[in-house]
Amino acid sequence: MGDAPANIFAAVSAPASRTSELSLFVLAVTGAIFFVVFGLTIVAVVRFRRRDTDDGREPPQVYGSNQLETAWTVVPVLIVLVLALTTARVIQSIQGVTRPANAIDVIVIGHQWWWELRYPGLGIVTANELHVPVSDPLAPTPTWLTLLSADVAHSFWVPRLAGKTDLIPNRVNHMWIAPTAPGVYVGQCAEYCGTQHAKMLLRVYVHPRDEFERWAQAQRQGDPQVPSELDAVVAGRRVFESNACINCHSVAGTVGNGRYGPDLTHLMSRATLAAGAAPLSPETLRAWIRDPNGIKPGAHMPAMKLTEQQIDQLVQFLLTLH
Ligand code: HEC
Ligand SMILES: [Cu+2]
Repeated sequence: MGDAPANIFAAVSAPASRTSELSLFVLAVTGAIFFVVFGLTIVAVVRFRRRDTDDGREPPQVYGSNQLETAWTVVPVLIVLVLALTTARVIQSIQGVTRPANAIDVIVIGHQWWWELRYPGLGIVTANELHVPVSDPLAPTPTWLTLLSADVAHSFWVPRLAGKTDLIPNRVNHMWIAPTAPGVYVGQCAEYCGTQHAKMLLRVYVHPRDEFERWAQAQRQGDPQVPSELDAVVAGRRVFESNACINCHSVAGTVGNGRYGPDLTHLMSRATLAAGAAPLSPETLRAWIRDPNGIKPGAHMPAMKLTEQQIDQLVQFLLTLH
């Protein structure tokens, strides 16, 4: 279980580690109470059970004990007080933080059924795969998330990084993460949002700082390098630009500037297609364009009824979008 990808007890980031420490503390306290009460119950059942030698008379009856009553009122009150205060302190340490100046800002917009990710400070737009720098606990560089929705309620949940926060239409929510170990952490939408809710997956790539800078640099480079000698690529770009693709998708350097679907400028820098519905490969791209519903039934992208040749050309073009 220790290396399960979404293990809530294997936190690698501040909000998640604080909540999991708190839950372990609460579990320890309530577990201790359970064993004391259960143990005393067993002792009572065994020691005072009916025996053959019983003479049938009532045992001595005891009425009231101020000492006992005080003890079993004061002790639980103290326990509840400790649990309430520790919980309040953890909530304050997560929600009461003001955004440090060196935080990375990301706007996360939930769509049916994918994640739009915008880095306003860096001029990056991507989808479904969030890249962030690792945060040194001694000099934290957290990632500050602003959560919005384009349609219905969604919920952002990457168990090893933080608790859930909803993305609500017409409301701005915030959360932050400060992952301390590089790696890929998986999550998914945690609020039922329609037929493909289950395929609204999310990956967070945590990079060492220099690697993150390199990723950001590559994402900022706008125009895709279309090698003009490749006829299929040029033809594919023409198919893209002369079909409805451009109304829903942006590719920097082309006429495509739609925002209804994921930004495709750096499509090939992603590992998955359609919010984790399939791994990204020439074959899955071809299948996706031919019939998105075959991979993700109900997906809000129509099958465009292109010829096999057009699909081939389109895929050749998409494969250049690094
Ligand atoms: C009506 C709007 C619409 C049109 C037209 C459209 N798409 Fe899409 N496309 C979407 C939506 C919405 C998604 C996200 C679906 C999901 O993940 O649930 C998507 C996803 C994709 C993806 C996967 C992106 C990723 O990062 O996972 C690719 C590639 C893609 N479309 C290519 C195309 C191409 C090529 C065309 C034209 C032949 C096209 N789309 C036409 C709306 C559209
Ligand atoms: Cu959902």
